[in-house]
Amino acid sequence: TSTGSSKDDGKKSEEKIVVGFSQIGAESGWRTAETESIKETLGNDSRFELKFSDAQQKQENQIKALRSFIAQKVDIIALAPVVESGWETVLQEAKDAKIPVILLDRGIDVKDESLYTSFIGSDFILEGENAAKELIKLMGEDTKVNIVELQGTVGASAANDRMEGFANVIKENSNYNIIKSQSGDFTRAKGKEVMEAFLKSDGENIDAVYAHNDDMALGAIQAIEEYGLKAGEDIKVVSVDGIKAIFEAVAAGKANIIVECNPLLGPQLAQAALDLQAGKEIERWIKTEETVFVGKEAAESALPSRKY
Ligand code: GYE
Repeated sequence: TSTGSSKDDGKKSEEKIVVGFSQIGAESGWRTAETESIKETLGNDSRFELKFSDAQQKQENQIKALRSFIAQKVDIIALAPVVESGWETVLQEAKDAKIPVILLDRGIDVKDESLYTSFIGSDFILEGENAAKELIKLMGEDTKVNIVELQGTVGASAANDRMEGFANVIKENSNYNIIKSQSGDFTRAKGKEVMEAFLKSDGENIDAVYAHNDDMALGAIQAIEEYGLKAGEDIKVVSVDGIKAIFEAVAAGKANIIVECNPLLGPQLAQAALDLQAGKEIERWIKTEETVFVGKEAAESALPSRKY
């Protein structure tokens, strides 16, 4: 429990669960939605005090934030890790201070699994597999298909696993080939830039683009249009996340497949924090329900109810 909090809305600050959240940054619409969900859920609930830190895509900033949370003796640390590796030292410090760490939305790679309590997020390998399966369904098993891939941030679990899952399915069909694969950093600007380079070298040979997130897909759509081809027709577009803008693109026929990944993790984080504080065991992997949307009609009918 915390002491000396300045915010006091009726409940004594001592009783609040203090959660320090180290966020990656604001590279995508997905991440902005996640930040809002957490601020809304924990920020509007008098049982919590939220300390929010934005790392601007840098792991070193996240490590600093974690050390500051430890020094402030927060009750729980929530970490959205930008990359998978390099967390042992700081997580050991949190463990020594007896502060549980909940990983949010991306995973990490550590030998000692006791360095974190739980992971709240999606199965990225499954997302990659689903993206490939739906693309093959859409274009047909017997068609020759050249794919270019826009990867997320280098070293991020969401990028590594979406790449792995997709490749697993694609390599089973000799008609399907990934001819280029490069990071577009999960951003629209970089996605566009990398797609422009792909088009310049392979132009008319590209049949489909697989983007690890919507922002890069939206950038790629722009690049395809500026190149003079029709996105969604000449080049099929497959993307992961499910922000409103990609639903609009699919509804307009400019993209084809959306593999949903839910960013609204605030409620799960709040529940996990309450359970931990009450001394309950929490699940090692807390997953959310997610689905796949293919084609205009599916996008159109889903659009009105999309929350992010
Ligand atoms: O898909 C992407 C974001 O870690 C699951 O990060 C998250 C990914 C998400 O920037 O848009």
